[in-house]
Amino acid sequence: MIDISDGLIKRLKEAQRIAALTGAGVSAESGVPTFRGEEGLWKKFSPEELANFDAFMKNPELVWEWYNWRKTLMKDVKPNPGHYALTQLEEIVPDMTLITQNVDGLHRQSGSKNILELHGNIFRSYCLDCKKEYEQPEFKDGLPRCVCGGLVRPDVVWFGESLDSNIVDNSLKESMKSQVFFSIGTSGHVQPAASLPIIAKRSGSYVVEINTEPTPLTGHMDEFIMGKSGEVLPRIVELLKKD
Ligand code: BV8
Ligand code: ZN
Repeated sequence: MIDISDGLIKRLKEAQRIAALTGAGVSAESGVPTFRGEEGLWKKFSPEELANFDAFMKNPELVWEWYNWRKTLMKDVKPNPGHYALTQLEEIVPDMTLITQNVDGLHRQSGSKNILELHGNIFRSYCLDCKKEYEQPEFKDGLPRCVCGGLVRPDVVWFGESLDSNIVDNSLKESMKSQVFFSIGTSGHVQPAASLPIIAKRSGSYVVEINTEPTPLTGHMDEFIMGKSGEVLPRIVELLKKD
């Protein structure tokens, strides 16, 4: 049985505002491979090698091949109990902000509303030249072209690219104002996302990490719950619903 502290449930019952940072681990039980897990997203390449603008300009076909492979894979996957538990948490707690590094759109699919997509969304693309947005870009000779002739790219934040400043500002604000902050299914490698739990902690939030293994963030947390998010989160919601 997953052991959830009474202290955490008490804090959640009293909390007005909570925030959660999610990473690829939350989608793992939906069958979406994580980035740095042993199965890796694509053995031959590291995400850092493919998810960057230079790699794209040097070999757009290869980078699009990677994203198309991930898109087809993600088309069939469904949210898992962890996603649904976060959606229920949003219904129970007066104010909840879901800050995700994931680009798979599964939090929206499970019904969560107040979502900040730090790293964009793989199902959105846009033209490098005129910024026109595309859901399904037209591929010609292996590459998606805009009506203006420009090259179309996935609407995700690549390494070395800055995140949307409004999204970053809102993420910071909500992290600092939260009474309870969850860091769920993230290896805590990627900045600036990985700083949010630390900033929340420094602002007085009770910070809880849920992961199948310790991470560089674990030492900074008030509580570390070892386990799968698809099992731990439903258990937290179940205890929260108990009067
Ligand atoms: C920026 C979108 C600057 C694309 C992604 C040092 C050297 C070089 C660069 C840097 C550096 N220090 C900081 C940087 C910058 C860099 C960075 O952080 N690099 C790291 C790797 C060192 N950051 C950036 O470049 C960012 N931009 O800093 O801009 C700037 C500033 C101003 C002006 C101009 C520029 C942009 C970062 C965004 C990169 N884009 N993705 C795409 O997805 O294709 S990041 C990518 O990694 C994904 O978004 C992913 O979400 C994210 C983080 O990975 P995780 O989600 O944590 O996934 P991971 O596989 O790592 O871990 C999974 C975890 O789940 C594990 O802990 C596992 O144990 C756990 N788990 C598994 N199963 C479960 C589970 N937990 C619970 N339950 C389970 N069932
Ligand atoms: Zn265009």
